[in-house]
Amino acid sequence: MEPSKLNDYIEPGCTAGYGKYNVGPAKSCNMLLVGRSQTGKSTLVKTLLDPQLGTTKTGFSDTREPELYTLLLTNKETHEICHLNIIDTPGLKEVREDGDSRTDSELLKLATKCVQENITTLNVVCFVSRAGETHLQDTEVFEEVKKCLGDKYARISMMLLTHCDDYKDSRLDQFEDTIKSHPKSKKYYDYCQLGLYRYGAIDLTKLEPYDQETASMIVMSKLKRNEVMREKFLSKILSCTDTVLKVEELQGVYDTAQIERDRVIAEAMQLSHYIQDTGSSKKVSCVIQ
Ligand SMILES: Nc1nc2c(ncn2[C@@H]2O[C@H](COP(=O)(O)OP(=O)(O)OP(=O)(O)O)[C@@H](O)[C@H]2O)c(=O)[nH]1
Ligand SMILES: [Mg+2]
Repeated sequence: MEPSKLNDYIEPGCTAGYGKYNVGPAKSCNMLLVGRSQTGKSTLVKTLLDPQLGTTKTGFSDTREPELYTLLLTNKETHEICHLNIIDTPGLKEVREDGDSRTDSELLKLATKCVQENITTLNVVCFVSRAGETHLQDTEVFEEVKKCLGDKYARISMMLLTHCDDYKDSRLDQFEDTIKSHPKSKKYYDYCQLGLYRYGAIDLTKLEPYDQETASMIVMSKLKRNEVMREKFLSKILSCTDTVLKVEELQGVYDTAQIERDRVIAEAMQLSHYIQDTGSSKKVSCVIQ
């Protein structure tokens, strides 16, 4: 039966039946944040929630494990609502000494988090880079993630330049032109088919040299500029709710790791039987190492 309004039976303005809850349709968007350490991934999540939140520099890599944040994004004009799930990841190239193994283990942690949190689809992969510092390490991170996800994710990928509050628009245009044309970054720019977006947050430590009045003027002017960038970015996110890709690749990474884990356990069990049978512990020490 078609649902129909009970208008003929209810007085205008009557709210009976609703109680204290309103239920309406909502879109959803799963976004994965990736990028070198200290590019501003976690700050992005914090300042999306509260743009008036100031940040402070620690200089150290902060995020240790992938984190899932569930935010509610509402367009105040259209009343459109979107559940925005953001997976914040640790900087993939935080330590380089052990070659690629760290990246592999970070990707595994990421895959595990997605599988455990039931994030089985993605709408946006956001490659985060600091404005004016899109250099070698960024491109290495982009390459690892691109290799893991494959070409089909190009259509849901975007590049996000953070720290844009520190530069004039003309300088940011210059940075963008370099990213577009430089042989090292061009292929990642081209891969990010959703385009390049800008973002800014306010670093409190940079206000310290100024008196209260000057600092206040700087803050107000930055907040206005940041608002424009935030709006463009969020409007793009809202337009990405219809394109969804299954995260089979991350499930694949996770499954391979599980198989490998089972294999190691099975091998260790066999060896423990071997020790019981022969009384030798020589071979086991190799495995434990
Ligand atoms: N001015 C300014 N500073 C920012 C911005 N985003 C981040 N920062 C500063 O940069 C530092 C690093 O930011 P985080 O958000 O912790 O970076 P991250 O990418 O999460 O780092 P990891 O967790 O180590 O991967 C912070 O101390 C912030 O103060 C920005 O848009 N503008
Ligand atoms: Mg972080």
